[in-house]
Amino acid sequence: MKITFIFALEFILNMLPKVNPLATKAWQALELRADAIGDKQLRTWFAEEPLRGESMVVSHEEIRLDYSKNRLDEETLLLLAELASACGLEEARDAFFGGELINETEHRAVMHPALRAPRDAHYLVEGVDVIPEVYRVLDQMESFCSTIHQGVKKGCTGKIFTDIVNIGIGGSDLGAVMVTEALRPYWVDGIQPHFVSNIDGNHLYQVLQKVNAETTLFIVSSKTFTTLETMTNAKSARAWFVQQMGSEAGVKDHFVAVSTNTEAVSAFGIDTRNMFEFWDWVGGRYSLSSAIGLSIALTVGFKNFRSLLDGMHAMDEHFRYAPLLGNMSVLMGLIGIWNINFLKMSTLAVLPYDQYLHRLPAYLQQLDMESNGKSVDRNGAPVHYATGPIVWGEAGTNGQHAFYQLIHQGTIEIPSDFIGVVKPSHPLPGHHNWLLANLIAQSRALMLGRTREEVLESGEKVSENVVPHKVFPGNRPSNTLLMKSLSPFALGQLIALYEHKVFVQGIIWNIYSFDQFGVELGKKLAVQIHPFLEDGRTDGSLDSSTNGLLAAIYDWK
Ligand code: G6Q
Repeated sequence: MKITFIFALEFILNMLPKVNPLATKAWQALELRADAIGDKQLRTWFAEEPLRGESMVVSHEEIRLDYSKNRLDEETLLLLAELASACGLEEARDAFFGGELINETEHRAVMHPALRAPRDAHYLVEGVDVIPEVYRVLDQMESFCSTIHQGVKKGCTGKIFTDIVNIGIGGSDLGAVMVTEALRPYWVDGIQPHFVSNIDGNHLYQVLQKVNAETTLFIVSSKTFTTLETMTNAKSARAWFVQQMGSEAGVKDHFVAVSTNTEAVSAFGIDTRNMFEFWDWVGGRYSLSSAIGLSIALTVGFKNFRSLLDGMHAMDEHFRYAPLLGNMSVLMGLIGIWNINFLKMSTLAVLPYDQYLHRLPAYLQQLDMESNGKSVDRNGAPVHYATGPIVWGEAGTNGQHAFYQLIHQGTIEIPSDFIGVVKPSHPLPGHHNWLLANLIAQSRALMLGRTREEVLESGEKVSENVVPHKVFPGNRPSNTLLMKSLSPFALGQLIALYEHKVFVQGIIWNIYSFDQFGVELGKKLAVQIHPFLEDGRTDGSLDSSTNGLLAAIYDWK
């Protein structure tokens, strides 16, 4: 019965369009549109449309997107929406929320919206409602958090837990790190989180030097429970713990697991009653709203974790139901396509004006680049258009004193996402208006630029040979996202907004956004090279650079 159902789903799936975007009329029309717009200046758009900054805005709950500082107009947006429809965006969105196996290369559904849906919702994966399972684990997480926070669950020597060490990497690390950093004002008193991801022993070592085994809880977070870095770190942490305590008896109290792999968790020596499950329909980089968020919930409290999930759900619903051009994720996806494919800009700067969002660029880097860094389409053919951009960034004002020079005056045009928070989460006077002033000023400067005449009329004493260096080309596109505050809810909205933006672009580019085969080759080669390092030998079958590097290492060891 189940097999028949899978075949039926695959049939529906194969009915989904896998359109080469280049072959659509909208793509051709957009190319013409880009030619027609040419180098028309953003300052001209603003002069011609005095209400541009009010009309090119979409708000949802605690987040507001101003996309007016992009080099496009209503007609361009309509064509972009036409492109999205021609590429089957609406059908793909329905298939996604319908639990179809849209991650075809891994034969999986992609159902992270179910992780943050309300208890009475119904989300089907292969015809089965997954909500009861989702809530079984959420309830387990909630009760675990409360036993830790109330000091009911104690370490093996009867002391309450004070430190949490999440051991995981990639999707089992970046989201949790980013969110716990972002929600610092919500940290539960007496709990200090730590994150260990790198196989470089320095990462684990510096954490172990800070914590006391008697009061530390280790969370081994790994979907597969086979990842080299995580398993190496987990084994070392376990060995350290046993050595500190003088016996293995306490391991069961101090190690818990988040995984889909019950057998491997058990084989590691973790009692599966201390395992928090998630499922293969949750992709690693889309997993912070699953049990992978246990370190978040323990750090900020389950209530705040729930609020984060509620914000994500609010954005899921907005993405699912809002019309294309009133839909924040769709708009950001379409604007990205316009910048990348038609204005030929291949990068995106993420510039949060909030210190607590300092790990957002790293998180979005994985979300976007691992999802859409692809060059083969869903029909298995090479693509002949640009796909995922290079995503990078830094907390805003720090970036201003580092790389903004290139954004303003370099030869590469870089679209930017400015992210600001209206209500500060600190009480210090004299800071926040400056922060916001900088946020607004930078996107305005990128938009306006500064002409030669303006330099000359500025009253500054500038010698003639320096004048050209003081000119800013302007016309550099940006989005500005304003969040009401950096609350768990608003942060949840922001995360889901970007998740769905990436989805939109993947569909239009006709690529599979939910696999990541590009990370495998290097891992395989590391497995080949490791024995050489262990044995201290080189080999004629290796290339000369590899042999040279090995020899140099032996020399210096
Ligand atoms: C994310 C990727 C990848 C993954 C890590 C960790 O989408 O799949 O970053 O999250 O490789 O994998 P495990 O959770 O299986 O250890």
